[in-house]
Amino acid sequence: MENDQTRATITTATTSSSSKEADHDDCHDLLIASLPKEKGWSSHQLYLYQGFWCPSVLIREEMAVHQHFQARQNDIALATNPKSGTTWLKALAFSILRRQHYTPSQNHPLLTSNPHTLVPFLFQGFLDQDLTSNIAHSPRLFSTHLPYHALPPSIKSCAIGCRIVYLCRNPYDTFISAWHFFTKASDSLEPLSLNDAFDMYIRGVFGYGPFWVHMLGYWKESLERPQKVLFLKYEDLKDNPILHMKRLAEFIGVPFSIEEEKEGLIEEISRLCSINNLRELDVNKTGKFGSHFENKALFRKGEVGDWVNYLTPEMVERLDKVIQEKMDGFGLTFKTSL
Ligand code: PAP
Repeated sequence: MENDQTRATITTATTSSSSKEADHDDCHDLLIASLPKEKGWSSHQLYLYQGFWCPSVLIREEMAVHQHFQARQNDIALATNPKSGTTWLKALAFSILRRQHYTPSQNHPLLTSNPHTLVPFLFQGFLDQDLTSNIAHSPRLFSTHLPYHALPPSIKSCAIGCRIVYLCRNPYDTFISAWHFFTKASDSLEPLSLNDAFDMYIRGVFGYGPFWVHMLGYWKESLERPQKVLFLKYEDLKDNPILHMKRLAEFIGVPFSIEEEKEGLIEEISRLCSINNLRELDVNKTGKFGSHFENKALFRKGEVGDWVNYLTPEMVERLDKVIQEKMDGFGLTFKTSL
């Protein structure tokens, strides 16, 4: 019900009358025209909005969310840099949180729906009617690529208990994953050379980036407010999924019981959400998400250290240097191989 109200508020704010809508469009166009811009990784240009790079179509939606979204006490937000394991985190969090309703072995929604459908992005969930029903359950579960500083105020609020789970992936593999995705995943986008993409990435020109601002924003918050932000690492999840699934379950308020552990439920959920399982499902082999991305593009290799097959020693040196310059002294470290 509140979702409907939220949607209604947003809809009213953007479409109450045609003249208002035209004014709104003009303001939006003026805003966009005033922002620094760069050639994007896809056919969309990227604009520097509130300290992060974003295509103009998403700026409008993120603005609406920023202004109108009201977090609830028990909301759970999954936050990631693009290509850091968002799909995996969505599958795990959904399966862990809703395990009273769905057991991994019987008609589990993940067998017929892509994780992005089950756990929508914040702007989709509140603006798209079809997706709204997926977050109608309580606690609500949604995701965002927004950097910490740009989150809606009510999510960040100290008074509100909305919890945030951040999944961080080493910048080397994230870059290679993104390059594959944007060059190969879509039939309608122009291919971007590895060198050009790399130059953009190390300058911070990457959706919702710079990556160092994104990671450090959530990292600092997780140190200051560990009860508010759980900081997970993709490489740790690959290395020891059971341990980190237990941390995730505890943090979102549904710890595994001793009986569940003994019955092997954690292993079952881990298998259900594994890339090898999800990749082979019909829905992920054939379906599409968004206007032009195929679900199968979300399940490439899912490995730690694939970057060694692509980055030259010179590229590694340049990325090392950027990481040192931008991130040194904060205590955030990366595993680049297992
Ligand atoms: P998104 O930002 O478009 O949602 P996201 O899911 O964050 O993408 O990242 C995709 C990466 O996660 C891919 O990495 P790769 O290109 O290095 O292979 C994808 O393979 C990986 N991935 C997807 N599902 C899983 C999973 N279940 N386990 C581990 N890795 C996964």
